[in-house]
Amino acid sequence: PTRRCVCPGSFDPVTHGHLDIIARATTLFEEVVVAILHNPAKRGTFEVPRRVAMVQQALPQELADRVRVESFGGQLLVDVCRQVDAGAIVKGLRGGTDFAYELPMALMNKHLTGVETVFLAGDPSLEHVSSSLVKEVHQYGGDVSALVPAEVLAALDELG
Ligand code: COD
Repeated sequence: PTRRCVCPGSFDPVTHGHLDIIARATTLFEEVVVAILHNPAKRGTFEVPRRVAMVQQALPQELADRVRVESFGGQLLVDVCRQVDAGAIVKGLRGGTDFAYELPMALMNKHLTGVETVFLAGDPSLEHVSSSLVKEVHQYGGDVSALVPAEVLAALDELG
């Protein structure tokens, strides 16, 4: 059995959808590594150190000693899991389309190293929340204040 899991993603930027999954992962595993993976070929919206800082700032104080946030670039998720000695990946599912995208990755990761993927049913009240939609809606003046932590809202405002 494993004590540690990885919650992977781009977190560009972190939303309440991500934070819900991270908090629930701490009820299943003693330690959670939030792995911010970035594709070196893609710039993204926020610089990676900023993404790390925003997750750290948004984590509830009582989880801070069991959740660590780290960034990784240009490597396989299974290698990240090996590096941090985690035996499981935790992902949230937002309905059937997420599942169709996630299942082949879960099977491939299992094939590569045997690492298991645990899927948590996403909170239905956050089913419409993704980093990309939040950015788009905010850019055109829509109110996303209930969907992201305060520091992310401030960072989005800075983007203009
Ligand atoms: N409700 C529930 N869960 C949510 C919500 C929500 N509203 N929003 C986000 N999540 C969860 C989901 O579990 C999601 O998977 C995760 O948060 C991360 O979301 P994003 O958008 O930040 O991240 P993605 O989907 O861009 O991340 C993709 C990875 C980086 C995990 C993936 O590309 C990867 O593993 N890359 C590494 C290279 C690799 O190993 N490739 C081969 C894979 S087989």
